[in-house]
Amino acid sequence: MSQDSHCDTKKTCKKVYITTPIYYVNDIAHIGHAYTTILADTVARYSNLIGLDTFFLTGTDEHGQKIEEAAALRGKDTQSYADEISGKFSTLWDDFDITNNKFIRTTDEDHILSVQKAFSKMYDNGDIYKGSYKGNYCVSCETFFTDTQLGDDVYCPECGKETKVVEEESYFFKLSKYEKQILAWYEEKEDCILPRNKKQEMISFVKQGLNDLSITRTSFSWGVKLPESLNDDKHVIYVWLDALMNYLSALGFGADEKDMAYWENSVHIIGKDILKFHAIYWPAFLLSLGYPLPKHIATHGWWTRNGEKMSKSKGNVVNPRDVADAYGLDNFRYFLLREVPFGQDGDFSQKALIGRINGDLSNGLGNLLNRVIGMSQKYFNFEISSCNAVKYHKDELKRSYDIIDNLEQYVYNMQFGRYLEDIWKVINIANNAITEHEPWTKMKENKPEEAMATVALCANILARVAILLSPVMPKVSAGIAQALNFEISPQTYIKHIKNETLLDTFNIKPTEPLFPKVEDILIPEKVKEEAPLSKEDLAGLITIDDFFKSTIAIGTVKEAKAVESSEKLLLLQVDIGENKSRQIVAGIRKFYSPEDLVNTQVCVVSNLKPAKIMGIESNGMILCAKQRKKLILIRPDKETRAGSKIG
Ligand code: ME8
Repeated sequence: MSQDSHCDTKKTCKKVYITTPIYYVNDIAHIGHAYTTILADTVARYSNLIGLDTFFLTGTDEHGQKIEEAAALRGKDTQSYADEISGKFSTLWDDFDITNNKFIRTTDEDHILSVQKAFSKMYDNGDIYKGSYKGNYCVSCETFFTDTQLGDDVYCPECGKETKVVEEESYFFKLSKYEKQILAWYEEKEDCILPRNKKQEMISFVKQGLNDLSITRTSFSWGVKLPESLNDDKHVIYVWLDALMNYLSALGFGADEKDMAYWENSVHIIGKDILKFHAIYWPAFLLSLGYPLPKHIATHGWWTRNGEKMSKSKGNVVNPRDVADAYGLDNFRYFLLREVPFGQDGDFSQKALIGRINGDLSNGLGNLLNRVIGMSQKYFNFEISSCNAVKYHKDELKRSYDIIDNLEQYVYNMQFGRYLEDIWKVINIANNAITEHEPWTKMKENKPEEAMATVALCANILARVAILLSPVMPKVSAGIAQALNFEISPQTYIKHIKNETLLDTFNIKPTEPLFPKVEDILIPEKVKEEAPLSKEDLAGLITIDDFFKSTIAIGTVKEAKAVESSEKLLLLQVDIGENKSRQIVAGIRKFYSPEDLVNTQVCVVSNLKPAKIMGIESNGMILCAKQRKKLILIRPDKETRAGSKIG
């Protein structure tokens, strides 16, 4: 994107499409989600300011096993649960004045139709075929891992949670077919992935060779069904195909395509955890659909807490609403963008936040504003003219423009830290001019023209700063503009930033203090009451009542046989006393043969909801100890009556 992209009417404007990831509805938003959204909002606001025709999209990702499980855990119907959490995201963004043009949900009817149309198109052009898949699946990441990726372990290399072996019929996408085209794209488009150093990781990954991608699931049903033409309703579409398609369906893919022109200049802002999906899978899907690839995939780092990843089980989650309420939304936005260089991880500390507010904002910018208001009142009854600013302050004006002219590149490289750092250099030019030229001395020496010139220089610098800061701190910037009696708009951007026009004679208006210092009000690090607790949160912290929700009993295995077509599963009929039995599918075939089990005793969780495993109903679970990848049955140490409760 270049600086000459301004235009007079929306119709002829260059278009830009800014997106955030769509957030899972298995939990409410935390500071990491707020960071991505605020970054994207800043780019969108900036794009609007410089006159680009901007489409900004955010939304929620609502399908998949993870969401189904989260709803079940809370005893809620999946759709109502998704509605509730999606609503919380949407309300939070409204309360945060996020300027998205659309909030998409993957459960929206038109999105579902788009996904099905995309699937049909890929199928018709020969990029999808049917096969079967066996692998280690991480429900949390909705991703398969090979044995090599797991090593001698069962835990997900991405999130550390336990993977499950899943074996099922699946449709596959020919990812391998697009290897060369993806590598060529990385090479041709230098800044397709930002920061640029992130690209190397993707190149290495693709060069290792891409396996075809399993893009349907049969083990759960909460997802988009296959297109009717395939007449195969066992399958739902893989959440990542469903989710990534949001970027096109929001523009009308497969329907009216009415906003598709925005696609030509698309910027995806994402966290580093989901780069692979955006920089490998998504381009391959787009190539298959015949669409141009994204302009930029901008990848930010993680916010941590005292060096650790935030998670509710650790009790170190920072709720963005609490921070904004305690310290002010604009201050919070400034801190997020200023504190950490784009692409790097950052530790969220309230001490650092307070330091930025009291230092950069209050002492730096706030002080300049107060001095301009104070001197204009004291010496000039609030009426200032810029007519002598150039005469006395040519050098300061030139230095400030040299910095300002260079700022736009930082925005589209997401380097807001440097963008803000440079704005503060401009603020310092003004603050230093006051110290150096001492308008109060000039007044004493009866040189009001010179004193007025210095105040006008500072007011003009403040005006430019307010315009340039408005995408980051919209409310505070509007307050500065109001004090200087002008409005921030694409027109004033052109006038004062592009054309370098000075303010005319103007009346300064005193304002309420815009940058009060903040006390050390540390907000509690806690899980808000409204936050639904996840399974992981509860791990290790259950009550005795929670424990007794499971009925665990001694069972005697009456029959055992292998499940055909599975190397891991056995089908057991287990007597659990009182003339009751349970059919259980257990993944222990590698460690026990059916003969080892018949007429032996095991421990059974007997009140689990029925589940289908490889299409066979399972009504319980057998308890095992896990030693690395090995499973060892837990059994009573002497024969015990079937049905005896454990606890
Ligand atoms: O991955 N620090 O959704 P998600 C910084 N639905 N950013 C963070 C963060 C942290 N600690 N935690 C989360 C998904 N994020 C998929 C995306 S897109 C087609 C589908 C941010 O709810 C970061 O941007 O897990 C990350 O990529 C996003 O939240 C993922 O949110």
